[in-house]
Amino acid sequence: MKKFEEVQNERLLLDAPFVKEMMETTYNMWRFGWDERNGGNISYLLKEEEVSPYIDTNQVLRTIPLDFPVVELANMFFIVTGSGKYFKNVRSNPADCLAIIKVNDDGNSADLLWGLEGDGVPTSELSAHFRSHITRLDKDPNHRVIMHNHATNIIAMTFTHQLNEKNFSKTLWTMCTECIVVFPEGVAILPWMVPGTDEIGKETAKKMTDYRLVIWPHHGIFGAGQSIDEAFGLIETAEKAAQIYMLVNSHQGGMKQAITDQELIELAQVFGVEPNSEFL
Ligand code: 2HA
Ligand code: ZN
Repeated sequence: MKKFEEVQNERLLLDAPFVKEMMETTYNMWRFGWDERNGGNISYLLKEEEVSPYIDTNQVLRTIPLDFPVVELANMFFIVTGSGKYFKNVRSNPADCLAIIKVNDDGNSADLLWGLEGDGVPTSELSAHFRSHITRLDKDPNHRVIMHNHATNIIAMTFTHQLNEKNFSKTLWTMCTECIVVFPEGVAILPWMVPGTDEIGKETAKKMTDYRLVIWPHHGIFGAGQSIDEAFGLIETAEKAAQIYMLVNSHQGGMKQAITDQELIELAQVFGVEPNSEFL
């Protein structure tokens, strides 16, 4: 039985903007069909001053060892989804499905400050998340979010389209006019790899040096952003383009016209973005 005070504290935490965002976003991703069963994971870098009004940051529930050292993230706070948790259920049971953790001084473990009530552990893709945070923070001090899901049409497209970053990115750019404005650097693609390992984590993070979207063929996509909205919007835009690609290619008549390279260049000029020069 929980004590009165514990229940009050838990209710207070549910008002925290970052918890609300996690609850809403995981539910939306599930509704879009991108996070079947326990598919997908999110990690969101929090500032201490955002967390401290809601929980005692010195009260450690338990310490979770990390199989990969992330000393670069020492003393940083994250809210993360739990391993094996269903995105569908985060909204109704956030204290079981989510965790607020703080990486320790040496980067070899993280303290659990809230959540994972059923003795759970953070996402199985924590290596890809933490290593990608390190890479993105190096490029952009305002970076905060890494998001992974099983976006349906992106996965479909990895079966029918060449797995070549240049061609894949160009195809996505030409499927919706605004794609090149949203992700002018294009998308990165890894070879097929076993998920949940430090190897795929390292490779994902390497790609994050130059890209904010990384595709795992026949599996899903990773997005990075300064906010939940930005990471979500990136994935949403790429997924929309992939959906149009799949629609157009399943149409008997095939494609009759397309956005040209010249039109892509005009778009980039007017919107003030620099498209990846190796791709266009
Ligand atoms: O099961 O999405 O990549 C969670 C995942 C693993
Ligand atoms: Zn996955």
